[in-house]
Formats: sequence, C-alpha cells, structure tokens
Amino acid sequence: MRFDRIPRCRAFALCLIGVVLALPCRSFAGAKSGDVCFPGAPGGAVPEPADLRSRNGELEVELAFRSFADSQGQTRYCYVDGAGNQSPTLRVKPGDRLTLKLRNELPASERVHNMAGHAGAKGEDCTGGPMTAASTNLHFHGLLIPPTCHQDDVLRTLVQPSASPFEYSFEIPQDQPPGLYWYHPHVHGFTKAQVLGGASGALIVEGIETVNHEASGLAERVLVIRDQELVNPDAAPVQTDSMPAPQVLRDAEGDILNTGTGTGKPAKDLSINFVPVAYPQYQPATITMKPAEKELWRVLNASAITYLDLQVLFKSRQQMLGVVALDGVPVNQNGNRDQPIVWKRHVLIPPGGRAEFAVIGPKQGVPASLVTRTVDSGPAGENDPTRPLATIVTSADAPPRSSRLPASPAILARAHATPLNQVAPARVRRLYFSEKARDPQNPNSPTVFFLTVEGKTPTAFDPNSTEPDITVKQGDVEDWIIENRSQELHDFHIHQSHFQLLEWNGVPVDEPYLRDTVNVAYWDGHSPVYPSVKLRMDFRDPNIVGTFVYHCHLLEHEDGGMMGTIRVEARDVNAQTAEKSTGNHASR
Ligand SMILES: [Cu+2]
Repeated sequence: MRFDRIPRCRAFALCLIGVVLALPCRSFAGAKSGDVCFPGAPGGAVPEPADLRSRNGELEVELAFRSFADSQGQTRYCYVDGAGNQSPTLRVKPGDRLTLKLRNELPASERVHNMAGHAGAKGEDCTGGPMTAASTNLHFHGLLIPPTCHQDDVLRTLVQPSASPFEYSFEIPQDQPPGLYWYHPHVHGFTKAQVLGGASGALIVEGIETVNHEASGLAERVLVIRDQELVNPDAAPVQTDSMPAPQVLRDAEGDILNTGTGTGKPAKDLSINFVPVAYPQYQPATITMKPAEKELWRVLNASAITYLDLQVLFKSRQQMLGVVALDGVPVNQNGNRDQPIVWKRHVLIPPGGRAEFAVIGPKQGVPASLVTRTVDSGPAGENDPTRPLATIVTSADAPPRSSRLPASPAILARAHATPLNQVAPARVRRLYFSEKARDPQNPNSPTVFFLTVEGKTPTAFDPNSTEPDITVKQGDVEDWIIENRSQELHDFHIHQSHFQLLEWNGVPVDEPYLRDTVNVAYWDGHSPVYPSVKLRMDFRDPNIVGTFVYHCHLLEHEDGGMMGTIRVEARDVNAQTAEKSTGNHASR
C-alpha cells in the first residue's frame, strides 16, 4: 500500500478553492488520500468508519498521522490510511498478525531535528528521543500484547516527523477477549492535545458472537465519541428551562468547572464519528435505523477528559440497553456464564472505556435520541452537562448496515484462565490519586497530578526515571485499593491487562465482568474516609512481562503526572515448567 504523494497542504488548498467555487468538498466517508482530517457536517448522518479486515491471518495497514488548524485555530489530528479512510476500524481475529506502519506527517514547522535518538523502521531499537508536540506513537488500548518495542511500548517509542514509517507488528493473542479496543497516541505530556484533536480509532477483535450469543446476527454500528475544544466558546448557554444559567468558572488548566447542575457551558464539545455536536445549540447528528431493528452498538469513549453516561430515549422514556461487553470483554467471559447480558437504563463510559450494547430501534415515527447525561465530576472536575448526541430516525428504506455478525456462530473452544475472583491475591497494595497547586501560594498556578503507591512520596511521573514504581512477578494476582484524595473524578487504567472491580467505596460489588478502565469517585473534602475502588489485578499472562504504565485516563491528568510504571518480572523458568506440568499455571 502506498501513500499518496500529493502534499497535504496542496490538497487542503485545493479543497479550500473548491469551497470558494461552491464545489462540494469531500466528506469524511469519501475523503481521498492527500486530504487532511475532515469533520462531518453538524446535524449530518453519523458515518460508519471504514472497516479494514484481516485476510488469511494478516492485516497490514499504513496510517499517516496528520494535522491542520481548524477555523478556530485549534490543531486537529487524524489518521488516514492509503485509501484516504479517516481513522479506520481495524478488524482482526485472535491469532492474526497486525502490521501497522505509522508515518508521522505533522507539518514541517513542527519538525524536530538533531534528535538524541529516534524510533524508526523495524530492526532499530526504541531508544526514545524528544517528547514534543510533533512526536507521536501508538498504544493499542486493551490488547494483551507485550509492552515491547514494535508492539505496545509507549515509554521509549517516539516517532518523529523526519523518521521513516515506524512498524508495529504483533500477534493478536488467542485468548484476547473478542470485543472493541482502540488505538491512540501516548506521548507523555502531549497525549491530551493529540487525542483531543481527534487522534483515535477503533480496533475490533472479531468473534464476540462466539462467546456471547446475545450478539449473534446483530447488525453492528461502531460509534466513536470524541471531545474537542468548544466550537463556540464565547456563546451564552441556551435557556432550556426557568433555571438561570450557572456561572462559568474555570480551573487552573482553563477548563470549565463542573457546575453540578447538569446544565451550563461544557468543558469540551463532543463529536460522534467526527460529526460535531456543538454547544450551545447541540444540533444532534443523525442515526438512521430500520424500524424496531435490533443492532449492536459498539461505543468507544475516545474523549480526552469527558465522561459519557449514555441513554437512549423514545420520546422522553429511557430504553433498556442490553450490555454484552465492557472494555472489550464479553460480560459472560469471566466465569459469568449465567449472565450473558446486563440490562441497564444508562451506561457510564469513562474516558478510554467502551460499552457494547444491544439497542432495539424505535417503531416508525417514534421520536428517539441518543443522549449523554450529566456526570458530576466533583467540585474540581470539568463540566459534563446533559446533551443530545444523535437523533434516531427510522426508515424502512434505511440501507443495511455494512457489517452484521454471524447468526449461527461456531462455538469456539477457548482456553479460559480461572475467573479472577476465584484466585487468591498474592498481596494487597494501596495507591492514591492526589493533586496540588504547583505554587502552594497561588491556587491558580497549574495543577500537579499524582498517582502514588501508599508509603512513597507523591511525585509527578518522570519519563526519564529508570526505576519502576511497582514490581510484580508474572503469574501473580494482586488486589489494588485505589483511593481518590482529590475533589474530582479520576479514571484508573492499566496497560496490558484487564481487572475486576471487587469493591466500590469499601462495599463489595457483584460484577463478575472485567474492565480496563474504572471511575473512582471524588472526595468531598472533609469525609474521614477517601472514596476508593478495590480491584483484582491480573498478571498471569506471560505476554505481560516487561515495563509499562498505569495512569488516570483523563489525559490532562496523565500528561500532568498522574501515571506510574510497573515492571512485571518473568517467573523462574523451572517454577513455570513445574506449574504447567501440575496444571496450576493459571490458577495460582
Ligand atoms: Cu484523573
């Protein structure tokens, strides 16, 4: 696959000329190589991202990473494949090899020369280099692949604009749960800017219907919800009721503070498959379904800092959503065989999280919508008011979905590890989120964010540190209690693994399913006990050996220091052999 040789600037200029001459510019779905990132039209149809499917056990993709300044002067980013598809969905099966060549095509003005080291074509080491606004890399969020060079390392891999395309190449593990994952950049200090600018895409491990039969035969709809800077930052809120608009207050980072009212100016706008739904009018995008058809909605919250709490309304009545997978893992996969579907009236998806749920469309003529409810992010959190995302329109003539899951899936024999909650933890650790103003004398100085192991001194993440914050033995399972000692929500995420939520604020929960992101409630400022989650962490998979990160997935917090490193050490080879022979390898 070759990249188009037309320079981006020339293609963009041609497009601008097209606008002037009233020629139709290419839409996102029809964008061709050479075009830069294209947002959808407000109120327009929600396009399905292009599907790139593996064949004969392989998927080879080349993605160009591009940027441009939008009409507000904000830098927008996107991935474009050789055929001009923007942020395509990568579809692979367990056992497939994914080879992804990433070419950093950020503008020449952002190029960095005289690099101390640079990441390049396969065969070279991932030796780091300058972490700048122009450097990038990829994280394959949720995949159980090694945290190593050319696979899923984010600590040393930096792709510079002057570098040759960087090759990622790895095998999708046979035991990777089938579901929705995603790819996004992960350069410390610059992750928020790139993801907020639009740098993200879906990755689907096929076969969800072979594990969770509730998904069999359903038409699929991939919905990637991103946040972005406000299109109309100076507009006054539209009065929707008799309540006065709440006062707009900003935090030290300039984000609009949570009002707790569910109304007011949001911290960020949202888009749905790049169709913006902008404050203050929130003109919803359009989803067209056949009347009363059941679909599998595969929803990714690719926002940098915005929480989603999704619900589907018919008129104003909440509809039940049939959750079949969270964070890529079918809800019946962790020994939860009696519960293939979890019915919910609304689904909270923190930044980085995914939810896959069955939706039965409205009957012909019934007004319906997809809405995100307000999320109270705490006194120091950002404002996430209630707002519509899409109007659901029914039409008997709606074109069939481009992808439908097999109706009669073969039942695959999968080797499942012992359910996490049946494994005794080797130890318990306590970690905590906290924040402080950089200048204690000035509460408006930038916030420093910490994610600290209890007993250690809170320190912002240092990319140059060579000592891990936590060391674990591969094969172990541990319990981690994660406290929130700040007055805003945080969203815990760890690479290379899924965990199980055991307790919420000290109270046991009945959640036999796995996650890779979890929201941690905010502290009210005076309670003697901090809010917390207790998680059972899984370090059994041999692929996990290496050094990788855990962090808050509100990317402003991650970039601001709320991240730590963990080194998983290989077990003694003799001990591994002995365990395998006694069948104890996965059930320790
Ligand atoms: Cu956070």
